[in-house]
Amino acid sequence: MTATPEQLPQVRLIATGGTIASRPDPRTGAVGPAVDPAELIAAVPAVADYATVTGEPFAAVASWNMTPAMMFALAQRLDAVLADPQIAGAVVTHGTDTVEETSLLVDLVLQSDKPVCFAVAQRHAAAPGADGPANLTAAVRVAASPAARGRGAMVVANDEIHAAVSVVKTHTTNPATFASPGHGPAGVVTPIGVHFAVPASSRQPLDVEWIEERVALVKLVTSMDDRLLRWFVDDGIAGLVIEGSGAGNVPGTAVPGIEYALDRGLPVVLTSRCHAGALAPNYGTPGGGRTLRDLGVIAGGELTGPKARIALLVLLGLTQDHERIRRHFEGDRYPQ
Ligand code: DAS
Repeated sequence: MTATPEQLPQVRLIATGGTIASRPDPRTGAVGPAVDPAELIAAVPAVADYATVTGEPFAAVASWNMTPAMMFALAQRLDAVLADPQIAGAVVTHGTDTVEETSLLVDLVLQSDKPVCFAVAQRHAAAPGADGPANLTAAVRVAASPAARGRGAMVVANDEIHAAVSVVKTHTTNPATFASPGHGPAGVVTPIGVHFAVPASSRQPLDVEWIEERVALVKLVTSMDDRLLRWFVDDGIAGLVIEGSGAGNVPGTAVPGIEYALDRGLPVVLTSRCHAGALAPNYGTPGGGRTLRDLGVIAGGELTGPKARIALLVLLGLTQDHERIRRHFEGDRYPQ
């Protein structure tokens, strides 16, 4: 017996732009967001078997133009939408470039335990083999699934479900671009269902009323000195994330800049350029991870540099207490 539309779960689609909502401008050929939420939904008639989907616009931007303020406003809108008892879950259409940042920010602050599934595409709506319709259908199915409750924000692409905390974009153009290095997908979407490989972990959303946008991320490479770090500090940043190498090490020549930031009371979070694995700040020597941690640098666990920046700017909206910030990054929220 098939469910009537009244019996189906209701899913809200919030559109932000990205390739999934893009097509080429007929005059210039340049690709940009041009597809409204109603068109996105109309392009996937198969979702009507799984959910009743309604849509609303939030933004129409390429995702490299998303800002933390927009991400936070999106999270607040999601909580308002999900407070409706009729709504089972939400889908956010978004660009692939920065969905790993937006989904993490939403995951950190979303108070609702209903699922938020980010749907993306690498090929625009008019391209041969456009992946948007399949990804959107899968995202709706996950958002409508009771099994997705309590899992926060996820990215659904290529029939895989990735947790916001671990998902990264790995390829510039291939539709199979999303991965969770060191973990694999949290689940899959198959013709017969939505299956999670791991149980939902207990979420502890952060109850923040604002976020601190003045957080910089600096990638440190061999022989780099401290000038860029000092410039950021003098420019008035409120927090600093550094991306070093290996288990969490930076060139010794940059360390005076890190001390400069710490001496001025800034939290400094260390991440690695490696694609998988948590930090292991063991090494002495100038710039070694142990040396940095002894100075007061916080180890960023498995978070990539862009993700650690998002986490730090959210945390700074909650507290200035460096020990609390340290507990967030070095506690059991992220693998260490
Ligand atoms: N890279 C494009 C995308 O895949 C554009 C964007 O990120 O907005 O969606």
